[in-house]
Formats: sequence, structure tokens, C-alpha cells
Amino acid sequence: MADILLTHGYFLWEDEKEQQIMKPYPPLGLLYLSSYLKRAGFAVDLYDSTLGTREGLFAKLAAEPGGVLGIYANLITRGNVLAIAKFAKAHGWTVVAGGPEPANYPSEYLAHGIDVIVVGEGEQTLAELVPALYAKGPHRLEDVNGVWFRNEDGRIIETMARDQIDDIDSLPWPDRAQVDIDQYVQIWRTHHGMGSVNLITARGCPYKCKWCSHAVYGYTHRRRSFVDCAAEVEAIRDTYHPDQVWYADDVFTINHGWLNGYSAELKRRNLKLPFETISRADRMMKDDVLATLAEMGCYRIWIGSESGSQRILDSMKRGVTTEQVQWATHAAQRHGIQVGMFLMWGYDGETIEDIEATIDHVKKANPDIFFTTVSYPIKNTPYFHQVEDRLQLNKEWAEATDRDFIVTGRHSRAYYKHADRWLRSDVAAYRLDLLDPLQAAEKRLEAAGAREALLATAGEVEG
Ligand code: B12
Ligand code: SF4
Repeated sequence: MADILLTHGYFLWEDEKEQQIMKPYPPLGLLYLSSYLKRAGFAVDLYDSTLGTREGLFAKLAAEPGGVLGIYANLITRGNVLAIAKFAKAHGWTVVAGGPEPANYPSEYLAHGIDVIVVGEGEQTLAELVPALYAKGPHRLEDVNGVWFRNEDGRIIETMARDQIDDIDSLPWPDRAQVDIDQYVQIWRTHHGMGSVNLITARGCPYKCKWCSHAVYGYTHRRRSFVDCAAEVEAIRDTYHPDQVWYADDVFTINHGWLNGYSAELKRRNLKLPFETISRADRMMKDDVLATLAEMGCYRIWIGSESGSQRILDSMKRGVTTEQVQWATHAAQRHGIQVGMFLMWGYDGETIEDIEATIDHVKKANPDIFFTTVSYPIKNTPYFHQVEDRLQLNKEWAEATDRDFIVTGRHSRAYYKHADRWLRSDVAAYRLDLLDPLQAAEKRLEAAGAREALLATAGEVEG
């Protein structure tokens, strides 16, 4: 039997929305833990719930004698993670939870059956924790840094913080053999014509956007060497033959010197795989950076644009101007790179003038694609603390997520649906103006209707 079984609580086949999108990726964090622990001499098993089933996981937990189960949890998987933990506990497992969510709610997770919560990076902590659990059980872990647990008196203990891993090049590559990468690539290829594999070239982001969770990596930024990253991409290409890769970094173009070195290394290896990634507009403000990206194979870059109102961007501490976003979007497109944009409705203090500014901004920037969400406060972020005294949760914590928080006094969900329709119709009208003026006029009418509907719901508030 393995020393540890790793899993997570996301089931693609239970997620109808994602089944429309079909862009799944394996959980890189667990793959990093697996390779690190194996190198340290542990026997590691992994059940990939994304492509598996709840029944399959439960059958495995029931069939095995029960050892240490490690579960990755993020904010949308809370309910599933607790259900898995409950089942596992009933079958004799000791349950450890890690990832970006559990350390935000230590007492709640411990009260709902989790034995130990790991804070931050899991590699070194698990390498000490697993033997400690087998030797002493889950209540005498004072010597293991970076965990929360209950001692023998039932008191909740938080041990000393774990130092972050200085040299992330010292880590082995993610243990992709633990999951069915071929199936991921095939799902992508079937639905998008391009098979994709994910990797990261850095850990952590030093920026301070107020709604963003820094629960795992704090505000550090640690990069891998570009030689090691290029070698990993080469191995991915030779093993899985994907049509593209996805750099799941927080800000891929944060360090221009590194980017140039990486580009040269890829060229030296004659390695040009198309890729998608995410960045910030202010780290894309040079033509030569965009030319380098294009030359490396970047065909789409995602920018968190969030709002078209500078006042709102400033209050988010986003550190970017609307002009930078517009410039970076046009410049990337000039270099043949598509731009995807993320936008957020309902941030604290947003007015109808800010919504208008966002619509105007999207028209000016004219990205190839854009997605919107209604903002929600992730626990322990500065945004969460700003609105904390107005938050309401109308569900039991165990059945809710941070997305269910109601910010009392904020406009209703219907209001933001109208804002969305207004944005989409107005942008469509703008794009159709030269191509099809009649259809453009229709879209403009739709936009006006959405604006009217928004005004009509302006009196409805959440809470
Ligand atoms: C790429 C990414 C995505 C991608 C792909 C996800 C994937 N399967 O790879 C997409 C776009 C699909 C996505 C979606 C979402 N994401 Co996302 N995503 C990321 C991002 C940028 C990188 C993830 C990654 O690969 N990290 C690298 C690995 C190595 O780090 P790690 O996973 O944290 O693992 C380490 C530790 O957490 C720990 N650990 C991990 N698992 C375990 C398990 C155990 C037992 C232990 C002990 C330790 C441990 O050890 C690992 C190694 O040190 C992170 C931010 C970030 N930089 O991590 C956000 C992030 C994880 N996402 C976030 C969110 C909110 C979401 C969404 C909910 C957004 C939405 N509105 O729908 C969805 C949820 C989707 C889902 N199915 O779960 C938040 C999570 C916040 C929270 N409190 O949960 C993050 C942190 C972004 C942020 N800064 O706010 N995401
Ligand atoms: S939103 Fe992006 S740039 Fe801002 S802090 Fe989070 S990861 Fe960094």
C-alpha cells in the first residue's frame, strides 16, 4: 500500500458547465507533491477525480486498508472535499487537506473531519508530516512546521510557518505519469482541435490586487531557470505530443530578461509549440516583448482587465491603467496574438458610470474574446476584509463557497446580468458598424433595452 494517496474534489463529469467548455487540466500541485515525495522515498498513489468518478474514488477508499489521504481543496470544491473526507474517515483514513482554501478556514475544516491542514507549499511539509502521522497519529504534530491540527485536548494548534522553497529548480518536474495526460490531450483535441498540456515556470505573484488570493505563495515571486523549463516542454512534447501548452503562471511576462533567455533557449532546441498564457498589461508594454512572445508561439494571451473605470482599478490596487490595457491589447493583436480579457462586475463602490466606462473601454480595446464575473470576496484577501462587515452567507458553510457571499447593499444578480447584456450588445454593435449597419442598429437597440432593464432593477439590492 502507498504511504499516501493524493486526490482532489473536482469531478469533470459532475460539472455540466465545464462539459460545455471542455478545457480540463490536471491538478499540477498534486503532481508536484507526488514527484517530490517519490524522490524522497515515499510510495505515492494518486486518484485524479477530474477524469474519475465519486463512486470510483469511494470504492478505492473503501477497498484499501486506510492510510494517509491528502486532498487538494480550492474554493469551489469545499463540499466535495468534505464529503470525501467524511467517507475516508469512516473507512480508517487520516485526512490531510492542502491547496489555496483550507488554510483560510482552519477551524471550520478541522470541525468537519479534516485531521491536518497544510498551509502553503506542500512538498517539504508532507515529507515531514507523513512519517509523523504514522509514528504519532494526528494529535502530536507540534514539531511539523506549516500545519494546523487538534492536539490531544482537542485544542486547535497552528505550528510555526514553513519557509518557502528558495530554489524551485531543485524540485522534480510534476509527476504526470500519475494521471492520464493522453486523455486530457484527447479531450482538448476532440473539442478544440488542439491537445493541450499545462506547466508553470514560476511560483507566486508580488502584485497586490485586492481580490486575489495569495494563500499559498504569499507575495513572493520565484522563477525556474529557463533551461529547466525548456527541457520540461521538450519532454512534454516528446511524451504526450500535444498541439499546444498552457503556461499556468500568474504573470507570464513579469520578467523580460527571463523571457528573452527562455525564447533563445526554445529556439536553440528548435522547440516551437503554440501556447496560451496570462499576463498583466503593464508587463506587456514593449513591442519587443510582444514580438518575442509571438516568435515563441504565443497565439493567445489573457489579460485581467477587470474594469474600464480607472477609479475602480485604483481602488482594487490593480496597478494598471485602462490606457495600458488598450495599448497592450492592440499591440498584441498587431503581433498576431489574440487577446482574451477578464472583467469583473460589482466591485466595491462601482456605479453606473463605472459600468459605462467599462463598456466604453472594451469597445476601445476590442479584445478577441472577453469573460465577465460578478466579483466575490475570497476569504482573507484585502477585498474580503474591506466588505467583511457587510457579508452574509445564506447557506451552511459546508455547503457554500466564497462565491455565495452576499455583499449586502450591492445591486442584485439581475442587475449585473443586464450590465452583461448591455456590454455584449454594445460591443457587438460597435464591431458590426462597418460590416452590417442594419444588424449593428439592432444590437444597439438591444443594448439600450439592457440599459433600461438595468436602470429598472437599480433599486433592488442583495441581502
Ligand atoms: C491555472 C489556474 C486555473 C486554471 C486551471 C486549473 C488547473 N486544474 O490547473 C483554471 C482557469 C481552470 C482555473 C479555474 C479556477 N480557479 Co484557478 N488558478 C490557477 C492558478 C493561476 C495556477 C494553479 C497552479 O497550477 N498552481 C501551481 C501549483 C504547483 O500550486 P498549487 O496548486 O497551489 O499547489 C501547491 C500548494 O497549494 C500545496 N498543495 C496543493 N494541493 C495539496 C494537497 C495536499 C494534501 C497538501 C498537503 C498540499 C497541497 O502544495 C502544492 C505544491 O507546493 C492559481 C494561482 C496559483 N498561482 O496557484 C489559481 C487559483 C488556484 N484559482 C482560483 C480560483 C478562484 C479558480 C476558480 C474558482 C475561478 C472561477 N471563478 O471559477 C476556478 C476553479 C476551477 C476548478 N475546477 O477547480 C484561486 C483559488 C482561491 C481559493 N481560495 O480557492 C487561485 C489561487 C487564484 C487566486 N490567486 O485567487 N484556475
Ligand atoms: S490578480 Fe494576477 S497580478 Fe494581481 S495579484 Fe493576483 S496573480 Fe498577481
